[in-house]
Amino acid sequence: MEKSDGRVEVVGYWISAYVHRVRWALKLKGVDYKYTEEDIFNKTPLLSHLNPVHGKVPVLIHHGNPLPESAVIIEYIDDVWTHDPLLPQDPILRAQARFWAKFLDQKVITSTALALYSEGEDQERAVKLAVEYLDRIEEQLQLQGNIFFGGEKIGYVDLVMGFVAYILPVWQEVASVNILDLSRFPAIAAWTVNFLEHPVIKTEYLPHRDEIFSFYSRRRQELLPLCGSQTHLGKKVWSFLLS
Ligand SMILES: N[C@@H](CCC(=O)N[C@@H](CS)C(=O)NCC(=O)O)C(=O)O
Repeated sequence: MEKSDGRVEVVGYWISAYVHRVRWALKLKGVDYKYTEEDIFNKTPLLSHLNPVHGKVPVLIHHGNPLPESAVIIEYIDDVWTHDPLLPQDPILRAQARFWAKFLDQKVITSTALALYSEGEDQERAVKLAVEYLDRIEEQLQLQGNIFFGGEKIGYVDLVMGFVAYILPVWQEVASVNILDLSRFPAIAAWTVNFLEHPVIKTEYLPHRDEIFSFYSRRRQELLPLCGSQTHLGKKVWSFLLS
């Protein structure tokens, strides 16, 4: 187990699920690291220096090298600390894990976020899509018949899917929608319990449900006018989602 020597640092934001997945990966590997909070609504010049392309968190810094993009970071962590692998070793299973991680990031997160930041017909459309995308995840979990996507242990896809366990249920409440219907998604429901009960996830920092609720209630008010399907941003997001 690597002890803290200042060589590993995560720059993050307290409520970001992208940040949490990186912190979980490091904790699963037993890697100590320094955590630095960045206010993404009032960014320091440090963040543009570390992630000049997107200016987003998380950024992992290892031996002074900054690395952005949570999925890329988790793969890097798995390459550097090779014990307790997060990705499967078999090339086809590795490729499939990458496929599902990308599907979660591009389709499931985008459609559920649209359901949060929209209303009326747009919201109905987003909910319908989100449910259809989650059907695919449900099928996979049922097909694989394991506790986690990664088998008996939490793996790469589980970390990427983490937001489904603790943020999506709160988004539903904030937006008054029902996406995670437990009778439709029994395998996702079981996965959620197993995920949140895992000793590493259970003991890692997660914001309280009330904090998540008030943060996203505020964000919903701010973003509702921007995300409608006829707005500039809305058109871009919808075309990305449907591509
Ligand atoms: N694709 C990125 C997404 C990261 C992301 O969206 N981070 C948000 C916080 S949840 C952020 O830094 N937002 C600041 C901004 O967009 O300016 C990843 O997987 O790391």
